[in-house]
Amino acid sequence: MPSDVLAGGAGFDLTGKRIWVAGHRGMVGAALVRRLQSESCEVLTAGRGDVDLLRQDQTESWLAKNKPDVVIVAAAKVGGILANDTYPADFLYQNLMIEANVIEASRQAGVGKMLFLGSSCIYPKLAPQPIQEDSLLTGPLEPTNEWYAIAKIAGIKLAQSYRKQYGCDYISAMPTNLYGPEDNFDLQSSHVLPALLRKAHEAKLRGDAELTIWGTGTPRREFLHVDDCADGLVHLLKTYSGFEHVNIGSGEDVTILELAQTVCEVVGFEGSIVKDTSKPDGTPRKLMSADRLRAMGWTPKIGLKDGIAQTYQWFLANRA
Ligand code: GFB
Repeated sequence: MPSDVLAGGAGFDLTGKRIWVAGHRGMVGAALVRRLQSESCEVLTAGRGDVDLLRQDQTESWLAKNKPDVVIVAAAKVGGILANDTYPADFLYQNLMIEANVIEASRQAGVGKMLFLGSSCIYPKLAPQPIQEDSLLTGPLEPTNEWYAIAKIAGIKLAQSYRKQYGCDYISAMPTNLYGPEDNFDLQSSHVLPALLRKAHEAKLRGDAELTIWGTGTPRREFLHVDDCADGLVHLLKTYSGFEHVNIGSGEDVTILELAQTVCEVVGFEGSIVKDTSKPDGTPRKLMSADRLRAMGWTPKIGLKDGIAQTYQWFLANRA
């Protein structure tokens, strides 16, 4: 067990704590709010009308007034490979502003514990697999998402610097590619899994013979259901207080073609899968080592096919 894991019963107790989930309308924030219902804590949320996290003055005022005990930074500008590649300024600027504003205002408001959420794209494009936490900053980033990655690396460094300079108990987690309820199903800006679910569903309804996937289908990706992610994050909050960030993943990956085949099975689309190689592949493989979090006693529960089936049901009920 890593030395900075809080020992057994002496972990961080959430009972009675006021926990602000910044970004509660996003997929991860919403999952965190659901997960925290089973803890004896008070969950605080704030919509964009209450506080615009891009504005320093608003963020500072909101935190000074509401004074949470714990802050989880799940607010971020996120998107799939095409959105990242098309809007580099938005991804860099907005993420830098959100994390800088929330972390500094948390310090000013005396927030005792902060959990910052990053992403597996922080690692070098050709990092050895499965990717260990100490691969950070050992090589060049994947160009399609380096803007988002730089912002998220800055967030990790902010948390570390506040721990070093001010002694704040600020920690960071790096979730892998996530999916689940409340995901973005817009075909231009979404990640691959919701995009394929929607494409397969619509192709089935139209009776199409083919479904088109972007790129070569050979890149490998790891997927984690967002409810597993939220559970892992709460586990981390309760048990971890350390300088290094911690990966949150399933420990298994598939090719994009295999993913598309599983999605088609779940949806019941029986046509063929064709490739649009004018679209980017992105990083060839992104499988994170799950060893550190497993050593802290946490493992995911939702298998990929079951998770896709559950997400498809959510899509049918809420978006289709
Ligand atoms: O999920 P995704 O957009 O992002 O794409 P990344 C993963 C892979 O799926 C790429 C392929 O190889 C895509 O070319 N793909 C196939 C598709 N069909 C589709 C489709 O219809 N839509 C999409 N979106 N992809 C993102 C980063 O990288 O991952 C972010 O850009 C972030 O910064 C996020 O880290 C988790 O996995 O390549």
